[in-house]
Amino acid sequence: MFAGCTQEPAAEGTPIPASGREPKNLVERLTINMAETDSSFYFAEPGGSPGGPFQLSSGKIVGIHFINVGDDEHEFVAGRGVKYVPSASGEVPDGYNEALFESLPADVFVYKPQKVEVATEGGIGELEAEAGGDFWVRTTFPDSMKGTWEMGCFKPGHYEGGMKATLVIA
Ligand SMILES: [Cu+2]
Repeated sequence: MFAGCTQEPAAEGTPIPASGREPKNLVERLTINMAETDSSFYFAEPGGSPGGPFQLSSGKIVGIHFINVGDDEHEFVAGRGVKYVPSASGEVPDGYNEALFESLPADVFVYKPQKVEVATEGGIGELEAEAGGDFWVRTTFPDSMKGTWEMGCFKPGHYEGGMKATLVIA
């Protein structure tokens, strides 16, 4: 289950890009930028295409480093089957019917806490970062979770504006 936010001293050895700090014991890493353009919102690996697909291995300690390189606030939610809820402007997307982290232990590492908000309902829930904020999610996906998942940002208009990506657990 949710293990809470953890502050760790800076990693020793080779400097790491971005904040220069990362969770310990990672075997595999993925960096994902969250941002917007004048007409769209997106997740993308640095230098990569918006929307992925992003791939991570099962059975290894993996770390996903989310960096909000945009100006808007963005969030990370992962799952399958987009859930739609009624709103004043009709049905709008709001999370997933099957949440990836609902029953999966994961640690969230935040090195600049004032820019990040962590919801702890239903596993790690949604993770929000303001402009310039970044956070890491560290977990190990079991083989039973292999397959195609999706990540999305459900800030108003963002998912509809393209802020979703395919996450493949291989
Ligand atoms: Cu967003």
